Amino acid sequence: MEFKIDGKSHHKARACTIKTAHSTIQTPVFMPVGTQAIVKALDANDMLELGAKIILGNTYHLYLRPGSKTVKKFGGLHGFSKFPNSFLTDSGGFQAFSLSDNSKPDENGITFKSHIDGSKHYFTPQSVLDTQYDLGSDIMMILDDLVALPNTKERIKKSIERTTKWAKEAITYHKEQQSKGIGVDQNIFAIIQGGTDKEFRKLSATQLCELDFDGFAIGGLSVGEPNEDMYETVEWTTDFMPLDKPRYLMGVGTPEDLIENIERGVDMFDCVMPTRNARNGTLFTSYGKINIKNAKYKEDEAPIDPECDCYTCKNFSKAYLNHLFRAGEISYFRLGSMHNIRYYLNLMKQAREAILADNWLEFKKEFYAKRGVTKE
Ligand code: PRF
Ligand code: ZN
Repeated sequence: MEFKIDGKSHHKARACTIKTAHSTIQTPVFMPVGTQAIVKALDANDMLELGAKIILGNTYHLYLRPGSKTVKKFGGLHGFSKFPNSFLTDSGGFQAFSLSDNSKPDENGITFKSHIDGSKHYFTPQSVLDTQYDLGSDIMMILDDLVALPNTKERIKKSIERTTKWAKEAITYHKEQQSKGIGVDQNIFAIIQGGTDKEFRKLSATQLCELDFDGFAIGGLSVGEPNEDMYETVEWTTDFMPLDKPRYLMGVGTPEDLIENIERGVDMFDCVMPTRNARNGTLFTSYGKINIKNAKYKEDEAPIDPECDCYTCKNFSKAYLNHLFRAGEISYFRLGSMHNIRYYLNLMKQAREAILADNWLEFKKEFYAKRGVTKE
């Protein structure tokens, strides 16, 4: 993977270029979530037209169904889904933790029960890489041990110890596999844990960042802690991360979260929010969120967002989308998802332009002003 910093602006905001075997990614970047090898309600062509250079897939789901060998047989995620740009795959640690009841970590891996049929499985640092080699993702995430917040000091300590142990096993295994010709075009990112405890975050970050990973993620946030704690933890943690590698904040967040964390030095984000919200009627606009099912849109001729250039906004009124939503038409899911993804991608494009023009504070001020928030 090639990485270069293209520009910097206020505080730690930066614009970078990441080049994988499948695409050139300009940051800050938002990765739409494509759990089942594509973003819900959309297909590869939609994602290309929206301008997505990278999407996120889930090892946990694809391992359980259809199975990584099936995906491999069709040429990995790219051949199977026909999305030609990059894929990042999460390792499964977080999904085993959040989707499977009674997932149980031990020193060597995580035991969990499938949310589909209750069958029992075991993930190890090596096995999740084997699955990701089959999937052929451009960026693979390591197996991490995460904990719900708030939690005890002992449990958080255990989590960072395990995550470091597994990270060392993962990087060793990955180098061995690459020397055998496996996963040579694939990159691997470690995941910093430590809850909202500064000493634990520092320890986790320094232990992991000294290993030869291609990039580093901040995990274990946006799991129930107050927003301010998340911002403070990111602010603290990025100071222990290398400048010359990508930084990824996992599972975050709202448009405001993205803006705040770009300023704190984050390059990459993913979140189900734009797609999940679209499906339940919440649409993002430059002036804040709206709920399309609201009766006030029944006769509204305007598009969702007058500033949006997506297919939905260029062609359809809020009245039409309000009708499709209320009628339970599945076309709504596609049109709503396309808009919300385009909103997120455009927001990142504007953020990048502001950084390159060294205009960050003005950009941020306008972002908040349009939402009726005054903030320094
Ligand atoms: N670890 C992994 N995936 C994740 C997270 C994490 O901590 C989060 C936390 N918000 C989202 N997705 N492996
Ligand atoms: Zn739109």
